[in-house]
Amino acid sequence: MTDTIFGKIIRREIPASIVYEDDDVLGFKDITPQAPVHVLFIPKHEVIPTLDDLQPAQAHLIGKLALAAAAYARREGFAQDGYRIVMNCRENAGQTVFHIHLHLLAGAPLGHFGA
Ligand code: DGP
Repeated sequence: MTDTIFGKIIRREIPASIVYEDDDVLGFKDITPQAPVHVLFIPKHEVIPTLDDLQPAQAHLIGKLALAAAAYARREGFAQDGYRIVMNCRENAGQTVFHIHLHLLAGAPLGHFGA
């Protein structure tokens, strides 16, 4: 299994500001936040490098990441204001950590995105 910096965070080998955890998902603050709220949600038990590597039998993991982000938004009280979730895949999207992760961005009106 390929290790990444996120594996070290899961194993608590390096510090991270962990703000959400359930049986399957860990959520922690992004070290270089792009919005007032910027949390990364990752699967704890599987290392899937990119969305392109996701197998049909693993599809439920994406739902778990999305549900974790939505639960966090409700818990923190900004679900009604809205938020964005993003998953980058490989070079042109700027992916830098090859352990699949969902970005949750919130806390201010977010600019439109694109090229
Ligand atoms: P992506 O570009 O989608 O691969 O996003 C990876 C994110 O991970 C990037 O926004 C910065 C964040 N990141 C990288 N290393 C660390 C780290 O050691 N700790 C934390 N909390 N975030 C990290």
